[in-house]
Amino acid sequence: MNEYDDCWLRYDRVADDDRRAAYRRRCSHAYVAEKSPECSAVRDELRRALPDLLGRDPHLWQHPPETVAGFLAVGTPDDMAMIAETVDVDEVESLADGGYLLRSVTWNGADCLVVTAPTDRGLVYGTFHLLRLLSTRDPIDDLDVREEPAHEHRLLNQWDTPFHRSVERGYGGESIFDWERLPDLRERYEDYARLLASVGVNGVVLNNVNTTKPPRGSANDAFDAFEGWQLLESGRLEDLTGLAATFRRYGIRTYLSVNFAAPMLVGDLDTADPLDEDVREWWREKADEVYDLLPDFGGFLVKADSEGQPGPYDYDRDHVDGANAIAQALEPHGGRVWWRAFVYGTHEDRAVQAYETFEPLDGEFADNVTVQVKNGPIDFQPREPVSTLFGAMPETDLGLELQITQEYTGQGVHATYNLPMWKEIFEFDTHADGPDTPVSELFRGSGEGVVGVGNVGEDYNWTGHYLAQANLYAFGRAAWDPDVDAHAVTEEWVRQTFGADETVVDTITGILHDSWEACIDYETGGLGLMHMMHNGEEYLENHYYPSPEEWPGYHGVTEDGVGVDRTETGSGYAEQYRDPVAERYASVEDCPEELLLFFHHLPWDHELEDGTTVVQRLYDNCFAGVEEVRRLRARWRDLEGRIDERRFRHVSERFDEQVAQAERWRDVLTEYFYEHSGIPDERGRVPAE
Ligand code: GCV
Repeated sequence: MNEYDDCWLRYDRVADDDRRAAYRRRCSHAYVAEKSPECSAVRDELRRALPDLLGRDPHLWQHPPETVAGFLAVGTPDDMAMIAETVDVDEVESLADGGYLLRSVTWNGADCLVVTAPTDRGLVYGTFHLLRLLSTRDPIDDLDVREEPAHEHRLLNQWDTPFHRSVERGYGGESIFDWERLPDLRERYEDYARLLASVGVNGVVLNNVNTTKPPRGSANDAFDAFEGWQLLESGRLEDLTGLAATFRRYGIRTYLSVNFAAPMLVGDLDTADPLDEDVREWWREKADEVYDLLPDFGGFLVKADSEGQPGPYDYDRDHVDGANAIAQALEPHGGRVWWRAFVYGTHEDRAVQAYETFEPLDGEFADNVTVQVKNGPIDFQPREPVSTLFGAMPETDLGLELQITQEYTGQGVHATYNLPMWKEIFEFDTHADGPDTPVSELFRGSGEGVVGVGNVGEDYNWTGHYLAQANLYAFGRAAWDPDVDAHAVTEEWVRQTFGADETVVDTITGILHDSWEACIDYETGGLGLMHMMHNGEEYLENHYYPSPEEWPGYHGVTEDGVGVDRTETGSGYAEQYRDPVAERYASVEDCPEELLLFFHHLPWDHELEDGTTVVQRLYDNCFAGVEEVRRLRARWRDLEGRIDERRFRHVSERFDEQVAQAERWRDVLTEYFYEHSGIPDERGRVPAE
């Protein structure tokens, strides 16, 4: 990677003399256990990072050095006496997989640093943590860090479509995976693995969950070849071995999205019925073949009976039958099925369907099935209430699916930072197990975890928008520790990515944190309306421009009011929550204002708590969102001369476009509200002159 495309792994030289001297004392010499691919990745990373940070080439020893004043040691307690003698071995052994200790210690009179863990994967994470501390210029003379991941699984889902390298809902260029050239490897694969491991991601699903041509529209030629291009074909699987080995060095397991009808598409069976013994045998043989080639393979991700993908319903079976048939094949190898709960289409209100479909199946899924649930009941809208399935399936392993890529929040153009949204989701009290059962406490069982739909591509800056790198970073940090302090994470990203100038750090941290609410305001009016965007007839149309008239059922705009009644008098979705959440959402008075119109259809002139009418609040929020984006742009412009020209200009241009698009959203939405309500803005802005 070069200085512009290395994201947060820049390793800029430490300018402060005292700090640099302190770092040099403990890190100019290093001893890393020599035994595994992970340890060799650690050595490589130190070779990359330390010369830049310290302004001096480190010496990597074959044994703990005896003649130097200090050194860094990386290994498990079994690997070296120096570590076993300086840390509490029982404490290390008690850490969960991925956990690690960082300790400043004295050994043989030398000032040393120890990175230790019970597993080699933990050594990778511990090393990246240490390099983060050096990059953010933290003191390291009294280090005493103990870390364990909150969630066993921290997965990236690439929606990369193999054969022609597009990325569904990707805004950072085409797929980084050059499928046709595999098994040849590219440096970018290793760089991607480094980026992911540095924030604790431990699994990557290489390909799109859509594995057959979606039903809507046929104009998109891109999908016509889907059927001929399944990664489960033997030749394709062989091509993945090198890529999987690259990820393995960084503790990352490889997964694949598979088609439920693979026994027919890849095999030559005439059915994919999950209860058919030939089908089950086909999956077993395929799993054996996969594990022969990829011994640490993570498992299969399946989108079934959803948006045209085949599934068990094709054979009058249910999701349990479907998921368990594939799971039985992976079970002997320790693999998992990640089975998506993104189903809709048979109910007038899409929100109710996932719960109605999956909750009755609680307890019936095999032990190695994880049901993967999107954060909200609709589809990654700017703000949604959390899914009713969270906490509702105590006998089932669940995964929380978040979207890192910004499908509905300005794509590669708008600066919209997701961490505040994710914190809101993690902190939401489900009352699943009485009060104080936040979402962050769920997904902690083995077999559970947090999943992010990725946002990288071939663009030199990986994510299309420089500031969108922060979303990938924040995903990993929050999946590792959902209770992490949001500002601290953002600040550490800014310091690593843009340097230590306090004005830069404060400004960019502030911009990121204020960006999400601004987007909600101009794209929805801020009261919980869904799907105000353009879709179009063809699959993969943009979801970028405003077009509320396409989705009356989703936002409920009529002449008499706005919003969707999801209480017992409407679709009943609110009743799927546990009390007191269900009661709160069902009550117009108690429902939080930001979700009011998600749960209630209200007259346009309904008065909110402060006496403002609903329609006036929608106007005000749409205008406020645009004003906020203008302020964000101004704050960014104040950084001119403080950061490099290239990134300054790139983000400035994006902000110009964002302001223009925010104005467009505001104008389309407010006109639409006016047309249906007939009530003009009391501040005279709508209708426009
Ligand atoms: C991968 C939405 C998106 C689709 C996506 C789907 C899903 O419908 O617009 O692009 O398909 O969600 O999550 O499966």
